[in-house]
Amino acid sequence: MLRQLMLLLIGAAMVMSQRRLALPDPRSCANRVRHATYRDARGVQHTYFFSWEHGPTRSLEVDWLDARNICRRHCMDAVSMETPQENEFIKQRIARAKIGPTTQRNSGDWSHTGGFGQAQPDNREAAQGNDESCLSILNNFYNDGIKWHDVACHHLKPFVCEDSDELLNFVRSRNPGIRL
Ligand SMILES: [Ca+2]
Ligand SMILES: [Ca+2]
Repeated sequence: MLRQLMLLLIGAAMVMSQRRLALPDPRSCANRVRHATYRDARGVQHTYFFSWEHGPTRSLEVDWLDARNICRRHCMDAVSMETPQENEFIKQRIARAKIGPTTQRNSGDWSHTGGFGQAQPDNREAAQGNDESCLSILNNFYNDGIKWHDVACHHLKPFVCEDSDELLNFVRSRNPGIRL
């Protein structure tokens, strides 16, 4: 009985821990897969990971928090489009894929249409109790090109990670000499 209880408790702890933001893993950070590098106009250079370009994650679709946590374990985070140029860089890379959640809203590249035929963001799923507080880049899903849509965060999507200066510096500060 005690053993069962412990297993249950461990199970509950695992379920709960999965819904928290993950800490970076130094080895995973050092060995992270980098598909592309982009330097913005400010001279900030980040590397990026595209889930559909990597064998083990090719068919993986996850929600917003899982995407962030996979990224975060590798000293990255869900991509954040801070400039129109960075947005174009990501769009070109998407090609035939659609990508998932991100952490920032920006004045940006919103679609003129969506499930209700209304311009985005339209918070369409709010009526069902799901605020559309995640940003998704959909690839011509509404015959609208590669465009931004607000979506509910439970939707499962491929995802893009971008280097997180915060997490890279965190790991550097605790692992002197580590090459990231
Ligand atoms: Ca960025
Ligand atoms: Ca929407």
